[in-house]
Amino acid sequence: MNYRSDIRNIAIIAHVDHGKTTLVDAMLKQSKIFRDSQKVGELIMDQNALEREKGITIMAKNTAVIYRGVKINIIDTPGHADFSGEVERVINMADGCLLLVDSIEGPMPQTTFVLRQALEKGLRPIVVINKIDRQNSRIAEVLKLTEDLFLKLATSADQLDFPVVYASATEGTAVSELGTEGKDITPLFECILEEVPPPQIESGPFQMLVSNLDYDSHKGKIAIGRIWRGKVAAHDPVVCLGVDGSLSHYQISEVLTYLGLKRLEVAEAEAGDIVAVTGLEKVSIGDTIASPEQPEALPRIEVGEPTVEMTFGVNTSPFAGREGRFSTTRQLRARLYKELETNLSLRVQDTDSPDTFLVKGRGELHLAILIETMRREGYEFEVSKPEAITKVVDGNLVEPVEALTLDTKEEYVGVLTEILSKRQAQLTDMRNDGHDNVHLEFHIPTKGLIGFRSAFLTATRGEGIMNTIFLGYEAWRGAIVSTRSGALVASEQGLAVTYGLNNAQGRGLTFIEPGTLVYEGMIVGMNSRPRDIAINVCKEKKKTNVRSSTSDIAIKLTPPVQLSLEQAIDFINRDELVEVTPENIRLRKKLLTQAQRLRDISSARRSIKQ
Ligand SMILES: Nc1nc2c(ncn2[C@@H]2O[C@H](COP(=O)(O)OP(=O)(O)OP(=O)(O)O)[C@@H](O)[C@H]2O)c(=O)[nH]1
Ligand SMILES: [Mg+2]
Repeated sequence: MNYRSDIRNIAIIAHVDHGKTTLVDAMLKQSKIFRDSQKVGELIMDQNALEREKGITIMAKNTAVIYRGVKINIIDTPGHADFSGEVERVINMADGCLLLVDSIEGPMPQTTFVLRQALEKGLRPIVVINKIDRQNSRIAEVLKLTEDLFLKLATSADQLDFPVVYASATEGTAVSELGTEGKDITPLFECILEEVPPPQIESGPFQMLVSNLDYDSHKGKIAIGRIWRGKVAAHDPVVCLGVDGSLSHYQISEVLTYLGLKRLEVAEAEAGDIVAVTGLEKVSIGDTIASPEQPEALPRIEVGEPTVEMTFGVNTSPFAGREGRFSTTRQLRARLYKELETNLSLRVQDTDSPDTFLVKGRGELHLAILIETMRREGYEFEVSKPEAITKVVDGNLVEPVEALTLDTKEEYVGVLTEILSKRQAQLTDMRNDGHDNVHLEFHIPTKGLIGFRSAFLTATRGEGIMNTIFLGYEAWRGAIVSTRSGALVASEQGLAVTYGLNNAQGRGLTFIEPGTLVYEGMIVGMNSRPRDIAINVCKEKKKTNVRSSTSDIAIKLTPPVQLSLEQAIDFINRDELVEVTPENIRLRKKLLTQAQRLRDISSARRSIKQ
C-alpha cells in the first residue's frame, strides 16, 4: 500500500446548527482561495435556495482548500436527523472527520448518530469544541460528555485517543490549548495534516465509487466520488457497474477536481483524490466506475431505511391545472422517480391508483423539502398525511420508534407530558439544571411524533428545542386517536369575504384572508370543537335599507393563522389532503361535498356495527 501525502480527505459532522458550514467558511476564507476584494458572504456552501432560506444544510457537498501544499478535500454534511442519509452517503469518501460539538449544548442526539457512523467506517476523529466565544460556554463539561460518548461508541481503543481543537467558527479562530488566544484557523489545519491519515492508494486499473451526482446543462450528468485505485484521464474508456450487476461502456469526457467553490478541469487524477467526472449518461449513486481492464464493483453505499411515508397524487382539486406548469400523472411520476437518483434514503412506489404514488422518507422534513423543491420547479400535486412505516417481522406487526429529547423550561413539563402520553411516549430521563431548565428524554413511536413539532412549539411558546433519533423497530402499540379539533370547511366555491370569515371566526381560527378563492371542501380554519363544520365564507351581509347604528361598523377580523407547508402537512388528518401548487398551499377534505362526507361517516359506522 502507498500513501498520498499531498492529500487529506475529511468529513465535517455534527448535530444540527453546531457550526459545520460556518467552520467551512473560515477554512475557505483563510486558505486564500478568494481574492481579497471578492465578497463571498456567509454559509458559502449552503448555496441551494431552500438551504439559504432555512439556514440549514440539506445536501452534503464537497469543497477543497490547499494548506501548506496539501490539498484538503472537505465534505460538509447536514446535521438534521431527516437528512442523515446524506451523511451515510458521503462519509466513505473521507479518512478523517471533524466532529463539531457546541460548547454550550454539548453532544446531542445527532452527534451520537454521526459519530457512530464515522467510527464504524474507521475514520480518524478530531473533536472540535465550537462556539467557544459564546457566553456561558461550558467547555470542560462538554469535553467530558464527548469523552463519555466516545467510550460508548468506540470500536477500538485507539479511537479513544482523539485530538481536541477549540474553535470559534464565526470569528475564524482555533486553538489547541485552552487559555491561549486564537488568531486564526491554522491550529485546525495543522491538526488535520498531522492527525488525519493521508489516503491509502492501490495501484492498478482505475476504480471509483460514485457518492454524489450533479447535473450541468452543458456537461450532462456529473459523477462525484473518490478514486480508490489507479488513475483516470479525459477520454479514457470506462465501464459503469450498476445496481443489478449491469455493465455499461462509456468514455470519460472531463475530469474535474475541487478547489474552493470551483471545479477545475485537470488532465488526470489519481487514487486518493475526490473527483467529478462527466461523460456517463446513465450513472447512479453507489455505482462503481472502473477501467474495462478490471471491472470490479466496490461495495454499494448503504443508507438507513425510511420511516415515514405519504402519498403524492395528481391534483384533483377544482382548481387543478390553473397554477402549475407540470400537473399530469406522467410528469409527476417522472419527477419522483428522478429524485431517487440523488436522494438515497427516499423510496417511491406506484400504488393501485395510477394517479397516486407512495413516497417514503426519513422524516417529515425530508418529505417536506422534496415537496417544496418540486413546487418551486412548477409542479402541482396533492399530498396526504405522513404516516409511520410499519412492517411485519416474523408474523408480528412492528413500527419505528425514536428517542425524543426536549430542552425547555420547567413550567411546560406538565403540559408536554400530557400531550406526549396521548402519543404513546414513555419518559426515560429527566434532568433539571436548578435554573428552571429541564431536559427530557422519551421513547416514542414515530407515528406519535407526526404533528408533534407544531404542538411542541405552541405548548412551549417557542421556548424549547426538540430532537429525535431513530432507535429501531418495536412491536406495534396500537393506533393513536387524533386529538386535533375539527376543521372549518368551505361549503361553497367563491371569494371569501370579511363577513363570511367573521362568522367562521365565531367558531374558531381561520387560515385565509378575505379575497382568497375557495372551493367547496377546502379547509379554511380550525373549529374550536372536535367536529368538522361546513361554513359559507363567501357569504355577504344582507343589504337592507334600514341603517342601524351598530351593524355598519366595519368588522375587524383577527389576522388568519397562515400555515407553512410543514405546518400544513402536520395539521391534516387522514381524510384530508394538502394541495400544493407553485402559488398556493391549500388544505382540503378528501371528499369535497358535505353529502359525500356524511355518506362516508354513516357507511363507516355501519361497517363498525357489523
Ligand atoms: N457564537 C457563535 N456562533 C456560531 C459559531 N459557529 C456557528 N455559529 C452560528 O450557529 C448557527 C449555525 O451555524 P451553521 O454553520 O449553519 O451550522 P451547521 O452545523 O452547518 O448546521 P446544519 O448544516 O443545518 O446542521 C449560525 O447562526 C452560526 O452563525 C461560533 O463559533 N460562535
Ligand atoms: Mg451546515
